Amino acid sequence: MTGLRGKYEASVLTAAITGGDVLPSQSPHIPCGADAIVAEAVGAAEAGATCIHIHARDDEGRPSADPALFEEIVSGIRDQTDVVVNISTGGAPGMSLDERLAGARRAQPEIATLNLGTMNYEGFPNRERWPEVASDWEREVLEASGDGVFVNTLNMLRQFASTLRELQITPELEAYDLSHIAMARFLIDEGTLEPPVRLQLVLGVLGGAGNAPRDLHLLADAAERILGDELGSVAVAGLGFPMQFRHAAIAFSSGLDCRVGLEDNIRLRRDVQATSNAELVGVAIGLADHVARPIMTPTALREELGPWAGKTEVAA
Ligand code: KMH
Ligand code: ZN
Repeated sequence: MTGLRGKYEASVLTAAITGGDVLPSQSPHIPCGADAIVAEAVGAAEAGATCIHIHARDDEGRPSADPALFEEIVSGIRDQTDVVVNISTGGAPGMSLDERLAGARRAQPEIATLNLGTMNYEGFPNRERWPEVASDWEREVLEASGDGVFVNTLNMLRQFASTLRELQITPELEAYDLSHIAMARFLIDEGTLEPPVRLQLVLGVLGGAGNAPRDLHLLADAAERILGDELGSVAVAGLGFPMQFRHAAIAFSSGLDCRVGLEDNIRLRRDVQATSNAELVGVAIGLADHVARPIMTPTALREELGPWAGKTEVAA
């Protein structure tokens, strides 16, 4: 079937190291600052991740668009591992399009995200469930709840896509709902995106689709129908515990790629915090092993990405 791996073919396992949504007060293990982010990424790569998805945070944990910080993080990772690097262009609320592209521009990853639509985006919708936080900037994030909009207009999508093409970076298309898959179809048809496309389903953001196994099936089936032969691969990232692991088990059982990591889930068990990204990667690899799904190596993923991944040859 289109976009799905064969029965025993390898799946890509991405580790999303730190993100920008979890507040450092929620987990002491969220890496903040270049050294900690590099150490976590290297740990996840050594645990067996194919690819590392990177956001930058400053030493206080505040999301950052500083290209020098991205460069420091990516060069630190590349000095120690051959893991494939994927940089976020999602950024954080309030960042401009140029700020969101600055990290990818400077650090030249193999992959960068491209978020497929404007949507409500709420990490802390229930005031009574807000975490205790230690810093003013975290309190400001909580106080902004209820008005969160993730802005990705059509013209922004065109600009993200054309910049990534100029930089020879493969876009990973982030779809949070059915409408985003229709948008990918439109962007392929108008020539903005070149097929085959890599699709990442992100489940469980309030403002996007739900987080149940049937939401995943619905969206994966829709992706196959809507994108057909132009669908290169489908990955899933489920937010929170236990859905990160439940979606991983389904992904590996169904021929999808998979993303785990502290960006999306800070728990190992219901009452146990994960202490590292490597731990979450270890769980995913265990699940993959039990359903006879090998994990793709970074070298094999670079081959799949083609000449752009390594910039040995310029695509026509
Ligand atoms: N934080 C995730 C829910 C991106 O970085 O471009 C969404 C994400 C998007 O990973
Ligand atoms: Zn991200």
